[in-house]
Amino acid sequence: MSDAGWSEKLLGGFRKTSDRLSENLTGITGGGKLDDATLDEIEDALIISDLGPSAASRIRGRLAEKRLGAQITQIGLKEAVAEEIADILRPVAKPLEVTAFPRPQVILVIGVNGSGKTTTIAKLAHLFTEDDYGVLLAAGDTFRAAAIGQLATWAERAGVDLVRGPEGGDPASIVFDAVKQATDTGIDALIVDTAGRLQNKRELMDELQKIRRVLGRLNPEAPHDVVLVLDATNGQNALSQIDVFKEVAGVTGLIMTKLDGTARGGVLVAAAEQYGLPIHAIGVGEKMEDLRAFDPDLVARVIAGVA
Ligand SMILES: Nc1nc2c(ncn2[C@@H]2O[C@H](COP(=O)(O)OP(=O)(O)OP(=O)(O)O)[C@@H](O)[C@H]2O)c(=O)[nH]1
Ligand SMILES: [Mg+2]
Repeated sequence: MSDAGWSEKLLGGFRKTSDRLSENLTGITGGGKLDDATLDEIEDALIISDLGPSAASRIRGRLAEKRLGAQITQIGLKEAVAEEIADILRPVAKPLEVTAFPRPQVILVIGVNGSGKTTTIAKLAHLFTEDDYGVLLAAGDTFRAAAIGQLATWAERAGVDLVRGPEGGDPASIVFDAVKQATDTGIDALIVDTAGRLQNKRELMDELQKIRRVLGRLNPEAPHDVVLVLDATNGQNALSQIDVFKEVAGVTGLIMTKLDGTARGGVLVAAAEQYGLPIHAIGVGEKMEDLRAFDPDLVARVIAGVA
């Protein structure tokens, strides 16, 4: 996709956030002077635009530090806000890299129902094979009927092998088999699909811990990555998902999907500020090619309305 097409798509995923922010920043009073009252309004605008209280307060503090009392234009204000947002996002923009030694690198993919886990796995498999890594998938979602078939279809499209078991089988035993196969065949990256689970479903959360235990027994370093997939259209709910999955499953990084729709992507800034977890990539469509590196400067400019 061309750069223009790509930022246009991205604009969609942050539109609700950036429209709100734009609307509120435009309405700001103070006669162009950045005084305390204006800073209050900016902070409020940031909070209601999904960036959350913590990021909003940090941005306000930084603006006050640098520019309190200064004259500032509308566009200057947006530029300044974009710069502060980028400062929050830059440290967390970290692509998922295959570095484990010994191989394989085991990547466990988790999240609530329908967040985009299986599609994201296909995208990662595609990305890694393009880089000439050997990839194996494990069908750890034995819970939802048709989940195994869905992953099998993606595996075929991506041209990678899949380890599967019976529907209703024990995911931990499939994962066990997959690690052995990956090790025996010199695979670089083993990506494990898991069933969608709501934060409050105890049994499924226990199952996740069991998968982790089994992996750890085979290789104390595994899983090397525990990637939480978040649906951008869920807005602030993403934050409570991070809270719970971090606690139960030791999340090491995030991928946010569906940023091509009309999502409230601003929550990514809240997540970056509150948790500091790496954001590996973002999903911008349903196809295998629709995974993008997380570009903090571009995202910040899109949110602030100066892209
Ligand atoms: N527009 C858009 N749709 C996406 C994206 N990622 C996934 N989807 C769609 O979201 C729906 C759910 O995707 P899945 O990958 O099956 O989600 P899942 O988390 O594996 O779902 P469960 O296994 O049921 O928990 C599908 O219709 C996907 O095509 C994305 O980045 N953009
Ligand atoms: Mg799935």
